[in-house]
Amino acid sequence: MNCFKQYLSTFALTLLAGAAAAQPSVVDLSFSDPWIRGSAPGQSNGAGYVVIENKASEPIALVSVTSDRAHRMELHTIVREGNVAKMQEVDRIEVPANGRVELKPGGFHIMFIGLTEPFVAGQEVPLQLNFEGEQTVRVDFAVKPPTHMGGRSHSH
Ligand SMILES: [Cu+2]
Repeated sequence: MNCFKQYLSTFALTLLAGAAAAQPSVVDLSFSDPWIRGSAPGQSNGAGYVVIENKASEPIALVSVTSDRAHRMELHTIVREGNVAKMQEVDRIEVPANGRVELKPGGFHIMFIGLTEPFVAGQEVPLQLNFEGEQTVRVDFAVKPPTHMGGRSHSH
């Protein structure tokens, strides 16, 4: 009974919030070139990249990623301290209104910490991308060779 009441009040609040302002929604997002770098021998961590485009007039943030391919998943950026580039965890990666964010080598990335098995080029890896407002999207990431640097480069 209490649970049901709780549910009803949450539902009412959601409706109110929806009426007050346009809720950022994942239906306005598109994902291009999702890829994961293949594992070099002995590598225990990995990184994934994707371009996220937002057609809405509200920004929306990626807040976490769920995968069974690593013991821990984080969102990272790269910060420079003098000549040293260091990875740093971030709480969220914002996709601007009517804009895009590129997760790419040297910048934002999805970090796999403690791989459960190596990434092999040619694999398709489904990841669950979790956005604010408890909205999730499943995106299939293509595993590229360990030497791949991203972008639209094709090998012929
Ligand atoms: Cu990282």
